[in-house]
Amino acid sequence: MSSEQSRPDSDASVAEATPEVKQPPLFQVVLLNDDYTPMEFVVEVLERFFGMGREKATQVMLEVHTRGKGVCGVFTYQIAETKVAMVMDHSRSHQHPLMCTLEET
Ligand code: TYC
Repeated sequence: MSSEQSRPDSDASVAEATPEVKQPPLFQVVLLNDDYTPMEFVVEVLERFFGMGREKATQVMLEVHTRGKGVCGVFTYQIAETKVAMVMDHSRSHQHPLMCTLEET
């Protein structure tokens, strides 16, 4: 018997194999509004930690300001967690109450 005949998946009609590599879960880094953090500081945070240009950073800041929260970016857990910690450290070191959290997508 040839090996081709004996292999169960040698028939072109069988279902495709499931992917061997699963995608990791993703997390949104979410910025929350407050009444005290200056708008300019939030824009600078979005530029510094999320690589946004001034226009995009201003747009996201205004969305947070008007709707209560907004997404800064989507990352794997470790990167998202690190971004949250960096934003919180930076805000606290400037005595601002800015809040940043994670949400699984
Ligand atoms: N609401 C703040 C103000 O009026 C601005 C602000 C925007 C604060 C976004 C936090 O995540 C925030 N100064």
